[in-house]
Amino acid sequence: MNFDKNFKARINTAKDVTILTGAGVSAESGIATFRDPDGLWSKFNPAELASIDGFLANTELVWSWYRHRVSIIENTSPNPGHYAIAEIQKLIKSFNLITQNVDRLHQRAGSENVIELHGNIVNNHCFDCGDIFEGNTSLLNNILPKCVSCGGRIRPDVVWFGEMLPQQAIKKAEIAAIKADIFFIVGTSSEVYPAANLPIIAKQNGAFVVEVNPKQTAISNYMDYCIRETSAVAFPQILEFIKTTL
Ligand code: BV8
Ligand code: ZN
Repeated sequence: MNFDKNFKARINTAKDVTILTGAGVSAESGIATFRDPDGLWSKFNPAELASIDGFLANTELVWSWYRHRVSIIENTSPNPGHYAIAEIQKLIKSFNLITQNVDRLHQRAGSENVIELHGNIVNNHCFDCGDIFEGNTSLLNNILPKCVSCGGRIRPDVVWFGEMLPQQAIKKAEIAAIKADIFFIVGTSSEVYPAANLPIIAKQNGAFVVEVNPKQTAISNYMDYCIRETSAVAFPQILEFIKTTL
């Protein structure tokens, strides 16, 4: 890939790199995105499924949707994009990986200290007493998983629409955006807030902002550089270029 000369110059001098990812980074692992034509939201109404009201009103439907997603994730693997991002972390002294994804494929590819803005689909907790249930235990085999401590409703550890993001995660993400010399936005439509504010914060604080996405998005015109490639194609080549600068 023939990278833009400004990008190459910025990579050469960058001390601090942050990558923000969305569902697109897992697409080449076979996990559907949300808003692409064949995406998850094309079949379901997000407000109905990814919200507290939706969960309380359609608990069985929401659980069948999450069980479906868990079974897909359990049968997929990280792709070359995930692995290249994990390798880049080892080469850059000050590096942050922020993800909107709940599939934990970054962690399975070796990325460490991943900042999860929207929680994860691997763990669950009791909606009523807060007890934590690590991993997708056999509890999930029941149509309506019940808490063993209080008999309450168990829910996935994800952040639903209308719910605050984990305070520590969003704080760390904002600090990473402020400090970044280069801020990559990968595989996200940049339609969900407050995550979609992060590239803006990065640019306002002097970062060179790079979008890696085969399609145009809501913030493409605000980018310093757009790599119109999939992440599994682009990131192994970005990794190779970074190695030449060390
Ligand atoms: C909150 C649940 C306080 C987990 C999700 C302003 C400020 C704050 C909040 C808001 C605001 N305006 C509106 C709100 C409310 C709301 C919001 O943002 N609504 C949107 C729809 C307008 N935000 C919230 O409710 C957040 N909470 O702020 O609380 C509050 C509340 C209300 C009002 C004010 C304040 C909570 C947000 C989290 C919601 N949870 N999911 C789950 O079940 O998964 S969101 C869901 O969308 C996923 O988590 C996902 O991560 C996220 C973003 O989607 P993307 O990852 O971008 O995926 P998408 O399909 O959209 O795009 C994929 C992209 O990849 C495409 O561009 C495609 O071209 C590209 N692509 C495809 N293949 C590839 C590729 N790229 C690279 N390589 C490829 N191979
Ligand atoms: Zn309970």
